[in-house]
Amino acid sequence: MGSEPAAPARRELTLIGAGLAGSLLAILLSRRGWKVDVYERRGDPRIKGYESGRSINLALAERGRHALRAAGLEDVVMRKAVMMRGRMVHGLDGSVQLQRYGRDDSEVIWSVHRADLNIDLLEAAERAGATVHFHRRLHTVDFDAGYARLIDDRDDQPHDIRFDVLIGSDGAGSALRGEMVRKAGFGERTEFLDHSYKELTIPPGADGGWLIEPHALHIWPRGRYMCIALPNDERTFTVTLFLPNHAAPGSTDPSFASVRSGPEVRALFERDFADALPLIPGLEQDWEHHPPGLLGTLYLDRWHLGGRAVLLGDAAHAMVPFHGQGMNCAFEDCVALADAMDRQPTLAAAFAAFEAERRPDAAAIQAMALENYIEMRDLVDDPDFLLQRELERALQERHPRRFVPHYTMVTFMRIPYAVALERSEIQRGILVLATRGRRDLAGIDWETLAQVVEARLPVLEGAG
Ligand code: FAD
Ligand code: 8RB
Repeated sequence: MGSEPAAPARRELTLIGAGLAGSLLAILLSRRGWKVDVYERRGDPRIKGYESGRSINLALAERGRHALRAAGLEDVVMRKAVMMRGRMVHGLDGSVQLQRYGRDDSEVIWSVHRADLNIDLLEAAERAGATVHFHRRLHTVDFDAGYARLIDDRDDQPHDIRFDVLIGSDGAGSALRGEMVRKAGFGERTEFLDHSYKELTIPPGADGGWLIEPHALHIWPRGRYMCIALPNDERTFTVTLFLPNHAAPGSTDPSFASVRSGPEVRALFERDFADALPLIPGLEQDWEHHPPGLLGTLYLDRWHLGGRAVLLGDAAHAMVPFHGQGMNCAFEDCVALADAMDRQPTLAAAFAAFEAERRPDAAAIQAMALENYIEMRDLVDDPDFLLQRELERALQERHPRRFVPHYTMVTFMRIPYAVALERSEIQRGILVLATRGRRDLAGIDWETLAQVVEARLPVLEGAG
């Protein structure tokens, strides 16, 4: 590891990646007086069409909104966001049922357009004084000498820069992480899920409006696999189908190995997603032209190299998508890192404090995201599960400061994810035990439950 330069002498930071975390962090740090340079592999999204031009949307929740608020961008982003009140569960028979996420419209999530959001963040970063260098892909780093090599992928030309400090916001495939791991190990491991995903589109209807209920996150739960759809403000929906890569031995379940051609995907939709089929005119083309996306969880033992380099967002802790928290967590990281840099006397101390604070929380949301796949694909139409949800609501009403539903703690609050996980596990134990063998809440012993809740769940600050 290189020597630690004294903090006051250097106020220059080099960020790698101008995606969601990099551009937000550039705003926060520029405002604090740092000279920030951001190097981004891709071209400027304001000039050329952004990526494939398809609209990809993300669910924004309270943690992400809070970070946008800190950057002064909440209003701009929320103006284009589409409210999602709950899960719209689509049964095999075409029935639909809305399961609310919260108690009322103050507890909802918001669908935002990734490209628009990234552009809003980039513009604010430049206004705050940051310089964004496009077409600069990090290739290699000499941490001791303080040199990095970047490549312009248009002509393969190298560009070498000097740096004091590198901050890695270059996403799940982070090149900076690769260089840090090459130098120092870090115990990197990725656990791939045996499932992948494919994106499809529902266009606007003939009248230019949404073809299905816009104010919901749609789920077609099918046991070992599922489809979801999120609304876009231009009246389309982005549909994501999650399927196993291979069927379990002896099973006739669909998988990416068995569903390959246009006719095969049509047959799958006719059988399992019949109400969605007529809404997706480009089904076969979308299927054949886009490869399935991989899903996995990335674990690292360390996130920083002294005061020389630090990772955040997907570069540090990529997760599976099933809690819709990847961006929300990455944004929360940005605020935590900027705060640690305010508080600590050196960057080495700030990076260490950031890592100590956030690594347990990242591990917690990674675990909860894996669990939520089972809930979404298999449990949302299960009577035992629905009874547990009903009891969860009833206990929240009786003990609003102690018994806070799992989804609420993750999505509508900013308590550490690790605290949410710990309390959720206690609560689940109570819910499972109290509903075992029951078909409804009649006959529940509320007195005993109240004693258990008071004994096992201390008052949660900010709840109620
Ligand atoms: P990114 O946003 O991926 O940014 C990384 C940036 O670094 C990119 O601009 C990339 O071009 C650049 N880069 C990469 N390599 C280099 C290099 N070598 N040199 C220079 N630049 C480089 N999260 C949610 O909270 N809610 C959701 O609903 C949700 N939906 C999602 C849907 C999809 C289809 C996907 C793929 C993800 C979704 N996520 C969601 C997760 C979310 O997108 C990520 O967690 C979030 O973008 C992480 O931010 P980041 O800045 O760490 O990485
Ligand atoms: N990455 C989401 C939730 C939780 C919904 C619930 C789930 C697609 C890739 Cl799968 C998923 C959620 O519990 O009812 N909130 O937000 C977003 C989700 O998927 C996004 C669109 C996604 N993320 C690679 C694909």
